[in-house]
Amino acid sequence: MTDDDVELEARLAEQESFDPPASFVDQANVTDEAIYDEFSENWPECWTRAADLLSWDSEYSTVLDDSDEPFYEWFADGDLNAAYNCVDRHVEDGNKNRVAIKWEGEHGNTRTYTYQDLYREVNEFAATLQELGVKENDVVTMYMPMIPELPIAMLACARIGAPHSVVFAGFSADALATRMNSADSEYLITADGYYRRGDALDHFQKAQEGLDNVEHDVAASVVVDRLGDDGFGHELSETQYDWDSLMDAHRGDRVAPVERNAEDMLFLMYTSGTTGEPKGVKHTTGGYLAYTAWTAQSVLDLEPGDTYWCSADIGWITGHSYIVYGPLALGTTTVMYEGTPDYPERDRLWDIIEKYAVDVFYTAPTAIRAFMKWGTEYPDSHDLSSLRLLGTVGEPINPRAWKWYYTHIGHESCPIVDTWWQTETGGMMVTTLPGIGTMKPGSAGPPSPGIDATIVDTAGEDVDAGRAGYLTVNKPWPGMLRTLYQNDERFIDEYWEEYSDPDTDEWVYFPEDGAKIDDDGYMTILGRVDDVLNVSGHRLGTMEIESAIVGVNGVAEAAVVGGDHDLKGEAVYAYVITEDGYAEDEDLRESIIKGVEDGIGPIARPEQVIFTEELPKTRSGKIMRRLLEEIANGEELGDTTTLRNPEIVDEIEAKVSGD
Ligand code: 6R9
Repeated sequence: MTDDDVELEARLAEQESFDPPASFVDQANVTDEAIYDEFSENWPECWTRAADLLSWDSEYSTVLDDSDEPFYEWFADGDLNAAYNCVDRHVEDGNKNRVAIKWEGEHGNTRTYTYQDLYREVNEFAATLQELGVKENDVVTMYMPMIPELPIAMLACARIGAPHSVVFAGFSADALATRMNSADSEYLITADGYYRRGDALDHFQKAQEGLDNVEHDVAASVVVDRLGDDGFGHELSETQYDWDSLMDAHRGDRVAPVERNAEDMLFLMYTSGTTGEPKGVKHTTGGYLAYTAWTAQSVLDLEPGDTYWCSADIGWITGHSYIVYGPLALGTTTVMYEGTPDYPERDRLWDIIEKYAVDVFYTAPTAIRAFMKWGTEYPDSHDLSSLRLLGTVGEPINPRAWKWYYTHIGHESCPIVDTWWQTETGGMMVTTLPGIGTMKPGSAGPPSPGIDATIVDTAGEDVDAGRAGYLTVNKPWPGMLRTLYQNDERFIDEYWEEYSDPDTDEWVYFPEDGAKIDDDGYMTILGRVDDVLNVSGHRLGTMEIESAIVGVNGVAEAAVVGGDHDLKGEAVYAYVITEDGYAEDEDLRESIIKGVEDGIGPIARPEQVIFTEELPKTRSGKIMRRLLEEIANGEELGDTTTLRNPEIVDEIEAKVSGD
C-alpha cells in the first residue's frame, strides 16, 4: 500500500456515515424524502405507484384485498402477462434494438439479445412448450446453468401461464428430484453441461440421476447443448429433446401472451427452512412483478438506458428478481455471466464491468470479502468509472468490507445500497434509497417506503435503540409470498404464528432474522435466529444437511451448526456420532462429505467433520446447538449446567481446537 492508501484507510475507518454524492443525487430516480410519508399516509393505495410501472390487460379495482388474512391478495381483479411486460411492450414502444441481455460465457464468448431477439426466442420457446404439451398452470422445472436459454425459458413459461420452478444448477440430483416431486412437475428444461474454471462439467448426468428419482411420469425434458464438441456424448431418450432442434421447428412461431390474473402463480422457488423439507415459496404475477420493477427503479435506480449487472445466479431469488424480472420489466440491459470471479484471473468481474461500461453493479458480501483478500491490484487495473451505484445482498456486510467496496470499486463516487430481503419477500425491504439516504456502513438502513418493519422483543414490544431484537413486518406488501405450495398450514406456522394476535386480528410477518435499530431508524441485520445457515450468501437448512449426513452408512447421529468464516461468512460444522463397528476415519469423513454433496450440493460441504462419542444434550434430550456453535467459533463456553453430559463438551472442544 502507498502512503496515500494508508492515509485514506485511516480516514475511512473513522467515518461512520456517508452521504450520496451530488452527481448521483442529481440524476437519481427518487430524491424527495417526502416519499416515505406519502407511502405511509396513502397506504395501501401508494402501491398503485408500483403497479403503474406495468402494462395491464385489464385494470384492477382494488389494491389490497385483506378479507382472508394472512392470505393477502394484491391488484386481485387485474389481468396482465409478465412476459409481455418484460419483452413485448419494449418492442412495441420502439425499442426493439435495445439490448435486453448481454451474456458473457466463461471462455469469453458472448451473446447479445436485443429486445426483438428476446421476443423472437421467447415466442418460439413458448410454441415449443405448447407442442410438448405444457398447459397453463403446469409447473415447469428448470435445472440450468447461467446461459441465456434460462431466462428465455422462464419468460416463455410466463407467456403461456405455466409457473416455473428453477432449481440452482449447483444443487444435487437428489435436490432436483425432491423439488420436482414436491411440485408434481412433469417437465424439465436442462443443459448438457457448462464451464467452470476452464473445465466442462457434465450437468446432464446429474439431471438424469434426478429424473430417475422422480416419482411420477416426466412427460418431456429439453436439453440445451451448451458444450458442443466438449460434450459427454449422452444419448437422449424418447422423452428428451434437443433445444435447438425443437426451436428450429418453431422458427417464426408467435404465441399470444396469456392474460393472467394478478394473483395467478408466476413461479415457485424452493428455499431452506427449519425442517428437512424445502419450502415451495409461491409468487404471483401482478404483485411480484410490480414490486420487483418498483424496487429496481427506486433502489437500484435503474433506467432503460442502463447496463446493469447482478452477479448472482438466476437459480436464487436474487437472480429471479434482479437479473430477470425487475430489470427487464423496466427495459434495462441486464448482464449475465456464466463463470466464476477468479477465472481466468481474479480481475474477471472488473474486466466485464469495464468491457460493457456497467452502470449499476449488485453483488454479495461474500464476494466482496474475497476481492479484499485478493488485493486492490485487480480492480485497480481496470477503468470502473462507468459505475454509478453499487449494491449488496444476501448477508450482513461488515463496515470494513463496505468501505473497501466504496473506495476500491466505487472510488468514493457511488452510493452503496445494502439491501435486506428474502426469497419470501420477493424484493428489497430494508435499505436506503440511494438518492436520499445517508449511508451507514454495516447497517442496511430504514424500511423502504410502504414497508412497516419494526424490531421487537419476544413479547412483540418494540426494543429500544441499540438493543438486539427480532425483525418483524407489520403490514403486507405486493411482493410477498402468497403461501407455501400446497401447504397453507406450514405457511402460517413458519411466518405468522410467532407474532400475530388472532384475537385482535393483527397479522405480523416474522422473517426469522435478528436485528437492531438506531436512533435514526436504521436497521442492522444480525442474522438468522432459526436453524438456517448462510454460507457464502446461500441459504441452507441445518436439518437438510443433517439428514444427508445420517443417510451415510456408519453414521448414527449428526448435529450441524454454523461457525464464523472469513470468506464464507458462515461455514458448516458437522458433529457426527458413528454407529458401533465403524471407525472414525478418513474414509468415513469422505463419505460424509460426499453424502452432503450428493444430497444437497457442494455449497453445503462441511468445513469440518468432528467425530464424537456423544452430543451435548439437555436433560430433556435436546441437542445444545449453542454450545456446538461456541466450540466451532473457539468462543468461551456459556452455561453447561443444564446438560445431561457436561463432560463431553471438553472432549469435543479439544478435538476442534486440535489440543
Ligand atoms: C435475497 C436473499 C434470506 C436471508 C435473510 C437474511 C440474509 C439477505 C441481507 C441479509 C443481512 C442483508 N440477508 N440480505 N442479511 N443484510 N442485506 O438473500 O434471499 O436466499 O432467501 O436469504 O439472507 O438472513 O433472512 P434468501
